[in-house]
Amino acid sequence: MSQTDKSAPNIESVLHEARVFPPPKAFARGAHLKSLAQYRQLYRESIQAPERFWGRQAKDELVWFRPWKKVLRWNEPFAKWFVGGRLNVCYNCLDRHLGTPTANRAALVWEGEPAAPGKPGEERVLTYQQLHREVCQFANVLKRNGIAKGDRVIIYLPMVPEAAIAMLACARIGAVHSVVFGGFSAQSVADRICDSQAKLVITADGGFRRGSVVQLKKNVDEALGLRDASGDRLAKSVQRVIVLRRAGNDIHIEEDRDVWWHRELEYVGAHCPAAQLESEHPLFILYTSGSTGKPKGVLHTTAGYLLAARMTTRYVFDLRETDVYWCTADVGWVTGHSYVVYGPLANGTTSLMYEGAPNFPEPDRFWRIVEKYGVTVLYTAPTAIRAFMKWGEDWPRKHDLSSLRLLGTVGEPINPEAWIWYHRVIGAKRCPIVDTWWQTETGNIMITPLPGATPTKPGSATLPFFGVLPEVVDDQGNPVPRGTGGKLVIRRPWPSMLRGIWGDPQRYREVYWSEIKHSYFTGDGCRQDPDGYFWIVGRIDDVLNVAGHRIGTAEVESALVSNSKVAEAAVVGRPDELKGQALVAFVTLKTDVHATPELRGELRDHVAKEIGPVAKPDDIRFAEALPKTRSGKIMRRLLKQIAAGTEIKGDTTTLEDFSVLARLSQAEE
Ligand code: 7RM
Repeated sequence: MSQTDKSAPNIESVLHEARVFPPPKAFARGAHLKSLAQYRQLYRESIQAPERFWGRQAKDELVWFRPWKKVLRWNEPFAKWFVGGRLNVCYNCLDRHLGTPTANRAALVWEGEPAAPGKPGEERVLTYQQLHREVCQFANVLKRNGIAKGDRVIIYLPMVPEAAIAMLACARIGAVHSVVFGGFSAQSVADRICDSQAKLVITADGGFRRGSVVQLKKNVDEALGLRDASGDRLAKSVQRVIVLRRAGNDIHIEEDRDVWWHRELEYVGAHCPAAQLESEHPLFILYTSGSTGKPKGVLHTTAGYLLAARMTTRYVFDLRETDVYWCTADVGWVTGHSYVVYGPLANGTTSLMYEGAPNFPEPDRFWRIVEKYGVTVLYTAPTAIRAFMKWGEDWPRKHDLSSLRLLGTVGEPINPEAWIWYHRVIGAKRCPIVDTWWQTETGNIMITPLPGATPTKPGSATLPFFGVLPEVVDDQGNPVPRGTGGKLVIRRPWPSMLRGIWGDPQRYREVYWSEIKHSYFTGDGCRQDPDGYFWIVGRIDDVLNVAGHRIGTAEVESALVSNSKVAEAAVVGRPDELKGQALVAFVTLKTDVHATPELRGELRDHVAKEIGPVAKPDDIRFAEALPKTRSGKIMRRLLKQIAAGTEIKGDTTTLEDFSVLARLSQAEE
């Protein structure tokens, strides 16, 4: 589908694509893997003898309270890994480092958002020893507030160390966390509470974003009051709210329900044994957008997820003892789970957390931080890189970036021009780039170069990680010849695969395991080049990728039609130079409602309120009617072409007239 929708690549892209960057010799010398042959040998084993391979890795990499009996029990589409084993993720991230030299190493280095230009942000460093203590204390706070093994906890916090502390504390006692990104609305919080039946919400009075305060607690208050169509409170499962003092803004405190984080700490000790959990004990639920309906609660469990988080972080980022590793993602996304918190900590690495935006107060914010802390590994999104390109080379040039040795990208396809810029300007042509493909559902990185071993090509995520068997297939599931586009599927279960959709096994089967027989369907289009390298084209379902954020068109459409002035809405993606894709909404209005520029703003705000600012349409276009097929289906392909092709009209009240187009297209049918 979308392969044909994409405009043809320009000649410059094609030339860049043909370039191959071998792993720099100096880099390969100290790397975990030193040659492509070494990678291929390990990869071959991981595919030919997966149970032997994973069994060995699990033994070497993790600390177990009790060994497993069986590596994999596969009852398609349900997997159980390391059956019978017991362990604890928090123990593997913290306790295992105590009594080793890592205990006194910085686990988290945190930089808060700066108040103004020239003013440094607040900063905090927690060693493994200190983080362990804080996590144990907070785990005791959770228990004190009625949380036990298996209970669900919503975490709705800014990017502060307490977000990681809260996640680890849940993992320590076997509570299941569900982190909600701070950019989501009260309605989204309520929906997630309702779906997960969470007992507790952990939030902050507010968070800082570009100099203003995000009213997190206020959103929680609102979420807890929202009702569904039959008048039932959506979030009635919540018994307690723990509030972190962060922004110092005035908030409402509900007696008997809300407690302050810092006050709670006064009642607890620092001793809290890590629960001995089954390998398949739920670790977290993370909601993500799909092509239909409300976001799905993607479920990840203990052992397989942890093993893959630890291994991918070490191999892909080629971790070394001296690293200061910085993944710029928010913990509200899966990248923050696996590559800010669990992966780096499981390896005893120093993980940097930054609260603010890349361009506040000035566009050199990232480069200032790299210089200040001597960041060695930087992992960010293509959309950020394209913004840096636009802001110009002078900003990074003002800083000493010589500590960097490896760069990574994730979240969307990176265009070769952005890759080359990142390589030249940020990496001084010295740092390898790892373009890592994966999803919320896959839990960890799936297709990626391994620096030191894999020659890279700008725009390609290159080759699969150990144990991952991806294939590009046609609609029947047959592999397509190299060079041909098709659907990207994964043929085998892997340790960190999602275990299901929370509370909906049927939907899990339908969404991921029905499109192509006996395969996990990723939703992405892809092609393999003659060297077997994977080139991800992007989503082929109705999921958009806007600035690296996953947004379901159906969700935005239902948010729009929930406004009383809207009759119908269709949302499509339009290629955007900076964000990868932009959201375009075609809207028809109820009788007697007039299309005005004000209404456009009103509808954008309405979507922000319903879902969150991340889902605000970039462009709203009013139409008399939406083009439909005779069977009544909205002609999305047509709308995509229109959205991509036409300039935004100066006259904001113009109504599109699709009647002619629709008739033409029907004639073609
Ligand atoms: C980690 C994350 C998943 C979707 C996925 C793709 C796209 C992610 C890449 C990429 C091309 C990449 N999880 N995607 N990484 N496309 N190259 N390196 O982003 O669940 O939020 O999104 O993102 O379409 O299906 S996610």
